[in-house]
Amino acid sequence: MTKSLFENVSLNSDITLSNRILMAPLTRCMADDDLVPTQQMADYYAKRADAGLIISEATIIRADGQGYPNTPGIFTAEQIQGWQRVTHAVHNKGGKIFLQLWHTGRVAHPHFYNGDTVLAPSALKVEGTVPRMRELEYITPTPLSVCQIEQLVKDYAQAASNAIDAGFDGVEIHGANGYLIDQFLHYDSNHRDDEYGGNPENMSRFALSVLDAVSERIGANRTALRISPGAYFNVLPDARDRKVFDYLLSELSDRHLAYLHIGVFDDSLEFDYLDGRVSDYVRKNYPHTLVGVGGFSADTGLAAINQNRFDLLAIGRPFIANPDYISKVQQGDELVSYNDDMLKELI
Ligand code: FNR
Ligand code: 8K6
Repeated sequence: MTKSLFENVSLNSDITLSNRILMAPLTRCMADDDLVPTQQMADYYAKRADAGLIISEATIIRADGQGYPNTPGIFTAEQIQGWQRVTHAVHNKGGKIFLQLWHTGRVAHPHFYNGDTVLAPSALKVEGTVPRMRELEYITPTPLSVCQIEQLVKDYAQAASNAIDAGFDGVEIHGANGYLIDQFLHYDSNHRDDEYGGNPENMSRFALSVLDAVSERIGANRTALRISPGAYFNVLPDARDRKVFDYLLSELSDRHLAYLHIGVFDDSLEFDYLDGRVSDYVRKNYPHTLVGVGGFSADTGLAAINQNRFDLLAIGRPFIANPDYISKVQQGDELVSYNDDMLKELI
């Protein structure tokens, strides 16, 4: 049967979406200096409440996870209250919203948290400088001890619980785009020789431990995950990564997540070691609800859904440019094109 973008989709017994379009997580760097979401952010999200599901901008689980200015947090009482403003505004307009849980790992910078170390799987630094703050060069991280890894798992679970207290409908764990969880999943950033490195099972252990701890705390129905099997940002590809993701996906297949979301900027990119597009690789190896993303319009996304390439469509940049993206698509109105200058303010 032909699928439509504008029909209800049930993710599980707890969550039904009013359409198949998700607002992709989009970092906007607009929280206040205590990393508390503002009223302006609440207005911005509320304008997009007619998405089937909003995924919030990536939100740090603790201070040393910060790698960009003014990215929101979910670890202080003020931050939880700030997010309550956002979730109320979205719910008042009939929307649903998940929080994206984030730690940047080696992409963090001590400048943001008055620290002196950056924590990551291995002492392998990312080349370059913080975007738009070119004076801040990335530093060589300190490898996490097993004890510190166990603490991080607890901190993710606590952050998920804080998100539920803040009124979110669920959380998406950011396991993509070369940040902390993804750093464990790629050979370029993980040279460990303990139980968190060296082979697919060990390299997947941190991601699965976080996932299991979060699911246990707030329920698997309210827990989602974003992953980047194709390395394209903050990590370099390595053909050996394929086996890591083969293993991870087989493990994920037995867990009942709300959905699995691909982390990619452009889904037409092909990776030799995945035999093509990331979405096609994940579809072959994961049997449950899959969210596609990366360079789609509503039309091309719907075509992909009807080719059974994925089930739900996440839209990023067009949602920045068009707060009324959903109604414009529904009515066939022309969309405003995105450009990077639009990142300077929330509309
Ligand atoms: C992003 N993206 C992103 N991804 C993520 O997982 N967490 C985030 O916080 C962000 N932040 C972010 C900010 C900005 C300004 C851009 C442009 C992108 C990636 C985003 O979710 C999406 O995958 C890409 O934008 C590709 O989708 P579109 O834009 O082609 O629909
Ligand atoms: C005002 C400061 C802005 C800082 C921007 C941080 C945005 C982080 C979001 C990352 C977006 C992903 C871009 C991926 C590009 C890869 C191209 C191959």
